[in-house]
Amino acid sequence: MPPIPAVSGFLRFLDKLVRGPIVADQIPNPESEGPAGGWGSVKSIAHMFGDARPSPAVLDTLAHQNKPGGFQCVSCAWPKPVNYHPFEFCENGAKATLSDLTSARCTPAFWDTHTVSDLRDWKDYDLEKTGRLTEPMRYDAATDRYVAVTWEEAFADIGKTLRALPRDDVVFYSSGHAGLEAAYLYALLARAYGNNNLPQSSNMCHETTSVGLNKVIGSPVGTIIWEDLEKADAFFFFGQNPGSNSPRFLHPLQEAKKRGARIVTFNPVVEQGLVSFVNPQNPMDMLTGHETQISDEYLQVRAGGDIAAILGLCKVVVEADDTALAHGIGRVIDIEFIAEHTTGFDQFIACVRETPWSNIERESGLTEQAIRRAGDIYVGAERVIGVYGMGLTQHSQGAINVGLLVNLLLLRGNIGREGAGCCPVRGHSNVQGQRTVGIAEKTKLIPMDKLKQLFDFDPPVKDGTTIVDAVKGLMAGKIKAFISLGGNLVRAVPDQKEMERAWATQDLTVMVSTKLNRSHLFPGKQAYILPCLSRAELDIQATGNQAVSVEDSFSHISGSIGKRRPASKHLKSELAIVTGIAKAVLDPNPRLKWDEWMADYSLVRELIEFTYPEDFKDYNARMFQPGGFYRGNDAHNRVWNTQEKKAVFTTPAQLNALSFKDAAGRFRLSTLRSNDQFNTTIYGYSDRFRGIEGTRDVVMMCEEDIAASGLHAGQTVALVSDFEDGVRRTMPGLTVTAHNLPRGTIAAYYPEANVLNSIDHHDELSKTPASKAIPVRIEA
Ligand SMILES: Nc1nc2c(c(=O)[nH]1)N[C@H]1C(S)=C(S)[C@@H](COP(=O)(O)OP(=O)(O)OC[C@H]3O[C@@H](n4cnc5c(=O)[nH]c(N)nc54)[C@H](O)[C@@H]3O)O[C@H]1N2
Ligand SMILES: Nc1nc2c(c(=O)[nH]1)N[C@H]1C(S)=C(S)[C@@H](COP(=O)(O)OP(=O)(O)OC[C@H]3O[C@@H](n4cnc5c(=O)[nH]c(N)nc54)[C@H](O)[C@@H]3O)O[C@H]1N2
Ligand SMILES: [Mo]
Repeated sequence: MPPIPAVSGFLRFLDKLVRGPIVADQIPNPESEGPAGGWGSVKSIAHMFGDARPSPAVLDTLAHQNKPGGFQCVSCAWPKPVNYHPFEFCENGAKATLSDLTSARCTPAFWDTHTVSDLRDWKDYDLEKTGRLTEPMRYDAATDRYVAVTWEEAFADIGKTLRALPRDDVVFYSSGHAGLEAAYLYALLARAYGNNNLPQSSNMCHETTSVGLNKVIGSPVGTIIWEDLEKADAFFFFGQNPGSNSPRFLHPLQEAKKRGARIVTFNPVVEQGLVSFVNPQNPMDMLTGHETQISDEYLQVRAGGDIAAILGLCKVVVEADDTALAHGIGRVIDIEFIAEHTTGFDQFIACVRETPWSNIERESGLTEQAIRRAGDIYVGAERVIGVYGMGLTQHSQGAINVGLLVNLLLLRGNIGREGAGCCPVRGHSNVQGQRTVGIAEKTKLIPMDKLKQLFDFDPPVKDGTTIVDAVKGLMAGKIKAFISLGGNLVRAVPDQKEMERAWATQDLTVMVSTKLNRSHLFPGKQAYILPCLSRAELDIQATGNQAVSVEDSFSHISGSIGKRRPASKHLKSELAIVTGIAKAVLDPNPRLKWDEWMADYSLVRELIEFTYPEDFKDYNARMFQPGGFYRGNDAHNRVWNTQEKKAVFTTPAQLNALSFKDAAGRFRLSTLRSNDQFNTTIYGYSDRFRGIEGTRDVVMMCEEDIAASGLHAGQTVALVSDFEDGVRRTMPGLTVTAHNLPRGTIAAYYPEANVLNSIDHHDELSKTPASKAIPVRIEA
């Protein structure tokens, strides 16, 4: 840990930024494509201070972020270590907090000068900048504006409409923001109402993990814990970008490098955070500009080429094992582990042996030599962690991608032992936890008997809808109402243009939100925006300020207490809003004690503990222990809850993760996040790690592809999707921008590029939209 004076020094420095004129220019100018972190990171936070102009007390909030007794960051789901850092927040966590605590307000008066139709021309960034929503609003079609309503009117009206609708026609969507308590009650509301239509943002994200990882190791979540990070000899990264999306991960990686661990990355894009890092919270690093090199080997795999790449790595392992056998030395493959714990090994090894290097090279876009170098690191490491993100999950064969990574780990017994395991990095701060406490469309995941016992009603037995099916239902006119607990679904899903049309045909749209977003601009016949508290804010109920809790990527549950004054006196907590809707929609049931639960959230935690006793033992007592409490994971202990009761080797049917073939003029479009956004929330136009400034309307291509397509950098082009389904999807106005990418792989920003994807283009097994390789053509 850096010495404490450094903390106050850093905070004083930020303090100057808040109080004084913004001095961002006095910060040493970061090289745009320099190491992740460093002065660039501080400068980026400083800009956010300038933009959001929060009250100076926000510094106190940042100082307590992600610590016991403080509040848990609303940004990503990266875990909080027991021995926390003096600043347990990162650039993007700070931005998320500042953006929530902005002084800007989107009050009812905003609508005096704007209509909904006008705002459809606004960028996501400009909608976000209008600030925090302050009052419940109802859409008024006559004037095409939202107008203020009372909470009582809103709840009564929503209740009336929902009561009249067929139960299957209503969807209860959730983004991963809301805490465990609100999530549990939200799921209860849907089931008491009469359906399991509880899709979540993870249906667009790590559902591939929930379904695919579960299929092969019997765990829908990652198997490692913090201590494993400290013991691993090597980390293999596949399609996860910690520099932007989970920057606090860079701290343990920096530590790992210091003790000699190796890092290997497979990613079509050279992401700065995986190249080098200057710790912005370490004064010595900052003063000396000391960089930590992150990746020892960086393999720019083609988008969708990971199956081939991992098969190549497995080939290296098998060859090394053959050599060891021939020389009568210790085996490279952990054959005892495989015999005892796995199934499908022989078939997979046959596939590895039969697949020639030439096919692997062609499909991965990597050379045999490069894969061999990476494979040697894998073989040479005693304990390996496999890390992955959207680069594996968001493909037509995303679940096979995950299966292949698990194969690689299984070969050397790298799951369920210290310093080794499988590490999917989750997105939203409580996305994993919401699933844990009942937000799930799949009935087999829910202890329905417990719900019946607790609340004396018959929970619906039919599976609910995934996001893909909900969107298709919407487009077909079957879905009549959407309740959204957070999120911006219209912007987050494929076929965005069609989605905008379909969304507005609903009888009812209800959005529980903190900020204005594009989904609000396609109101249903009856439409409400219900503004809620942010997690950093005081949540005063009848028994006092309420704590909430969240689950991180390592299955640890931590309490969170807000301390800031709410952005408006009219705001309600997410839990209170769920309760308000529930009371208006459901018939009275003495077992559904909505008022009591709202008055004291610890009672909800008792319900959660009763429903999931193994996961939440002594919940109320343990939620503030440093690092959170671990709800356990069977695969971590080599207990495999798969159908076969073993870990399963996956034999791929094809070498890429795509549902389409290569064709002349067809590119694989990967949709990327910049460092200056959180999903559909755009904080700014500086993607400094990729050196793209001032615009998001770009298509990134390698110079060879630009030349071979007869284009030149700076030219304006359109992308056109190439699905052969007869639908024309276009994205015009993009500037051709040279970027270091493999040939045939191009990139543009999410969410804008969602106009190009098809709702039918998704992971076969889990229905996660395939956002990382969309077939497109370029039109000059
Ligand atoms: N600042 C910030 N933090 C965030 C978010 C945010 O938007 N902004 N979003 C949050 C959410 S909800 C999530 S799910 C996570 C997402 O975090 P990540 O899982 O990191 O997701 P992405 O940034 O979409 O993509 C990850 C990487 O995959 C690479 N990639 C693309 N195609 C392929 C491929 O075919 N193979 C391989 N190997 N790599 C590929 C991309 O170049 C990119 O570097 O982050 C969370 N944290
Ligand atoms: N092409 C493409 N599409 C993608 C992806 C991709 O990589 N490429 N990524 C996918 C992924 S991983 C995900 S997770 C989804 C994201 O999909 P969503 O989760 O639906 O979208 P967000 O942008 O996270 O939601 C932002 C909105 O949530 C509201 N909000 C913010 N904080 C809070 C809060 O504390 N409480 C409540 N109630 N509301 C709040 C604000 O009004 C804000 O406008 O998008 C998916 N779509
Ligand atoms: Mo996500």
